[in-house]
Amino acid sequence: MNKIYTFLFLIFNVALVFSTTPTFKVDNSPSLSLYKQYNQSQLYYLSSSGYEKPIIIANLTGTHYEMGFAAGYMMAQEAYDNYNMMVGAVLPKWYEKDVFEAFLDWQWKSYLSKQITQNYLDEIRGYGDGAKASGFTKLGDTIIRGVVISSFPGNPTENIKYLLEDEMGLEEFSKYLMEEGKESLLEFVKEMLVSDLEHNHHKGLQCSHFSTWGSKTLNQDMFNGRNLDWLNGSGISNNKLITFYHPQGQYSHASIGFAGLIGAITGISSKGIFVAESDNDSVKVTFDGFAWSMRLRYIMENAATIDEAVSLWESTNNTMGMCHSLASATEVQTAQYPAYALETMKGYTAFFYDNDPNEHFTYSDPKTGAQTQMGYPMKDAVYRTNHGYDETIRKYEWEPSIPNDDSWTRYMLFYTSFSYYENADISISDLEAINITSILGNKHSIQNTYTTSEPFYDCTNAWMGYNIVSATYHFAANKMFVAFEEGFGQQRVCAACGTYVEVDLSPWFGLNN
Ligand SMILES: *[C@@H]1O[C@H](CO)[C@@H](O)[C@H](O)[C@H]1NC(C)=O
Ligand SMILES: *[C@@H]1O[C@H](CO)[C@@H](O)[C@H](O)[C@H]1NC(C)=O
Ligand SMILES: *[C@@H]1O[C@H](CO)[C@@H](O)[C@H](O)[C@H]1NC(C)=O
Ligand SMILES: *[C@@H]1O[C@H](CO)[C@@H](O)[C@H](O)[C@H]1NC(C)=O
Ligand SMILES: *[C@@H]1O[C@H](CO)[C@@H](O)[C@H](O)[C@H]1NC(C)=O
Ligand SMILES: CC(=O)N[C@H]1CO[C@H](CO)[C@@H](O)[C@@H]1O
Repeated sequence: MNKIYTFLFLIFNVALVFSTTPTFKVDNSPSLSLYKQYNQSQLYYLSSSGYEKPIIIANLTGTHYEMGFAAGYMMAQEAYDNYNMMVGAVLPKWYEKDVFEAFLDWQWKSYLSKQITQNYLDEIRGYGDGAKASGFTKLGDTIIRGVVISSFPGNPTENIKYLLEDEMGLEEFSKYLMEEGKESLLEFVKEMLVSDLEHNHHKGLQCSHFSTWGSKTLNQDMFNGRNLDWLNGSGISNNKLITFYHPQGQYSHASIGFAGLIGAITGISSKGIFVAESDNDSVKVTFDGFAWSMRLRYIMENAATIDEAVSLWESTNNTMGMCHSLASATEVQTAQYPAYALETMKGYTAFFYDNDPNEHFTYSDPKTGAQTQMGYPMKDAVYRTNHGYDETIRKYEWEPSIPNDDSWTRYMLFYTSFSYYENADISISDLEAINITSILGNKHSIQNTYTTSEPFYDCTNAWMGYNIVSATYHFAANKMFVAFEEGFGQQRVCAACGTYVEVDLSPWFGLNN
């Protein structure tokens, strides 16, 4: 066994020496097999050389209740296991679990459940009923709690602490605990607030997303990409999941993530609407809005065009500060702006199109007065990492971006990658789009070492990269390429250094052209 690993390790290193390309791999021929079915819905296994266990593909059809029911019937165990791994990862101390869950339930009852649309409440109810019908009785509120946890795209415990340090927040939570007869938990809340949370290693806030098309790409097709840096090494990668939802009377859509998370971390619809997210918490932390991962599904299932996607966005409410992408792969020739980067916070969204003059922000060093151009908008591409350019957004960011910080360094990688292809006269196609996606995934997460470009082009320390999902979409060709984190400890490989598995969209969406 060990010999085999050493051998593989050598090959891996040799490949690194001779290549400046990130050592991602592409598996163009994974194999698909039916695993389970319930009514009109199925679970498949997608097996790839890059992954020890197959990726689960859920193909869910029906009303929202029926889709939830089928999911609960077929994979309650996986959802339950993943929930416990998420909680274990953010809260290693046993006594905090009760407080944490009470907190999640409070946020759900008082905030997140209010603006979520009825169909998702039905789907969640269906999930629970389906689990019970299959004989699985332990699921409880784990699906709801998963929605709440994933609404904290950054560090859940830090966010909670931040919220409770606010006098109002603490007062409201205390009131909730009293009402629920859980006042005994209050002393633990206070303990949590004074603890420095040093045990928590999940500080990954290094997401990124892009869309490119037209003059930059082969056949002018649109390509999109997204990295998710969140809860690295938590164990949820044991149950990797791609879900194709086919809600009755609405548009089919795909979501890439993990069992137990019913929202969309990233995805694309059968209409070619691409969605993604990257965290940038502003000081206005609140869940008084539409849980973002459910909102992204809401947009995918209801929007056929970029205009519809934008107006659905505008008619629903933001929660906390984040950047998002909305793009429409079928409107490259017809829409003036087929893709937007969104910078959001509570009550406010700034939309940026490609080559947007509002992205030309110049930073002045308060001490030296030195000027640094921060924004590099380009034609036929939009991209974001974890900071904003809009004046209002910048004003409310926890720590607005400064030259050479992590988020800006990664933003600049988009600019240099697109420039590289432009200067080399290479039209971006599948491999190039995957390359850009992979480069943006941080592969060596030691903080404050971003002055060299090494962590982005070198997978020597692939186990240290935070990203757990890395996905590239080429809707016009009915394809997406999906990579997940794989393995544990020093054997772990972050998503952006792993295998991008080609997923043919046509068996799920039907041919889109
Ligand atoms: C399962 O299929 C039957 C027959 O088509 C249907 O009546 C029932 O509502 C479905 N149940 C669920 C939960 O999908
Ligand atoms: C958005 O929030 C406002 C209050 O801030 C509320 O009146 C409105 O109903 C919310 N919109 C939706 C779609 O829930
Ligand atoms: C990936 O990008 C890097 C840097 O931009 C470049 O050196 C390399 O050739 C690219 N690889 C491919 C396959 O395009
Ligand atoms: C997550 O990544 C960080 C940075 O590489 C590392 O210190 C930490 O141990 C990782 N956590 C797990 C559970 O793998
Ligand atoms: C997935 O579900 C859709 C809608 O019910 C169906 O048309 C399609 O054939 C299914 N795909 C597979 C591979 O089962
Ligand atoms: C919470 C968070 O990640 N906020 C970030 C928003 O973006 C700025 C600029 O990159 C960062 O400094 C903040 O840390």
